Amino acid sequence: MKKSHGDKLKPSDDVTQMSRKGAIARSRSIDHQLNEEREKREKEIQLLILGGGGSGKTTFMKQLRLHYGDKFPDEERRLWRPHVFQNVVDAFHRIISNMEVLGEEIKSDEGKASAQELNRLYPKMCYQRLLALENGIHASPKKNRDQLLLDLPSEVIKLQKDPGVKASYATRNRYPLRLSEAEEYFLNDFERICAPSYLPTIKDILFLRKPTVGVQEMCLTINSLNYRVIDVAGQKSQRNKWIHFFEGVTAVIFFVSLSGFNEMLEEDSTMNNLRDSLQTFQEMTHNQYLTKTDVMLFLNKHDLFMEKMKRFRLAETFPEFRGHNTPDDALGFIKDEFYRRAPPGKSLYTHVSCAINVDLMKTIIENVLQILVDINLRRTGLM
Ligand SMILES: Nc1nc2c(ncn2[C@@H]2O[C@H](COP(=O)(O)OP(=O)(O)OP(=O)(O)O)[C@@H](O)[C@H]2O)c(=O)[nH]1
Ligand SMILES: [Mg+2]
Repeated sequence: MKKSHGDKLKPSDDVTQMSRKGAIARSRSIDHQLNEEREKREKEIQLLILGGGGSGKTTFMKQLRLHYGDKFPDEERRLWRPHVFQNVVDAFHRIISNMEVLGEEIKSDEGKASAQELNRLYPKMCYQRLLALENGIHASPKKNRDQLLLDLPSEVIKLQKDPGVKASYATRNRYPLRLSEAEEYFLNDFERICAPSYLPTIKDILFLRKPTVGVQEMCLTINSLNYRVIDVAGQKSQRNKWIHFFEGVTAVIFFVSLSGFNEMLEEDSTMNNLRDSLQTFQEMTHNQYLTKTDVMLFLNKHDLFMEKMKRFRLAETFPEFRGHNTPDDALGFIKDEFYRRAPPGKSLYTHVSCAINVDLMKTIIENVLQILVDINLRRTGLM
């Protein structure tokens, strides 16, 4: 049949029709992509790790990598060298500060000159400096590379030989500024770290202290399930970023440093570490986005807690504790304090952990994965 004039397709109609078809195809493809994304997200288990600075979140991530990830190949371990050296430098800064407070002297001229050079060339790694350095990675890679400690500074080696420093370090229990666990650990193994061929071991990497800046994500596939694990920075100034990760998470792990019961926060010397944890836990569990989210409470640094309970009384910093000063009573009290801050009926799982212990963490992580699988089945309605 002959087409009427009005039905005739003009070139412009052709184009319109084609672009309409194109638009429909594009829209379908976007829908398809969105559906795939949604399905992927539904299959993905998201685990958010929260907790105060230094409570053990990143160490837990390292254990995940060790048991289910790439296990830190040699070339990766090499990259941890500068961070180990920074921990050693920080330890010497702390020793020198303590000596100054206690009125003790660096004996040799070489030692005195080294202390000055250390201050000038290799400043102590504070959080502000770390933030600036990490930001520098994006702005200028060269600047960052130059600031990395590729070798252990010779000043540290000279200081270590000074008789005054040696004597002071040998009686360091009196130090008003205590060395961190990582610093103690690396100084105990000083000779090994000084070797030019030094390659950090897994244990070194677990002990290392490098505060997280920003957010780190790790994706893992275990038993054909995809996991996205999100590790955030725990210092107070960084916690306002946590909320961006709340929506859609399968579960939260909340890390607590048990040994913090008589410590102040690194970033706020007026706030007790454990009290801060309790308060943060209360706020987090009451957050509107997490009302239905299961929470795993990790009472971490159990090894340090056990040691401390021999020397300190919990009631000194927590007068409301009326039990005997035994690890069991103290642990029971701390756990109850957390539980009573969560909303009634909240699903809570508790693990008492030591994040640097490889064997223990293997078992704990297996347990966590099982809990996550169960939560995921429940959430996707299969259980
Ligand atoms: N002795 C002992 N040390 C631990 C334990 N857990 C973590 N550490 C050490 O504590 C330090 C801090 O641990 P991180 O995992 O970096 O702490 P974090 O929670 O990630 O801290 P931010 O990144 O600042 O939020 C590191 O030097 C770890 O080796 C533990 O259970 N026992
Ligand atoms: Mg961290």
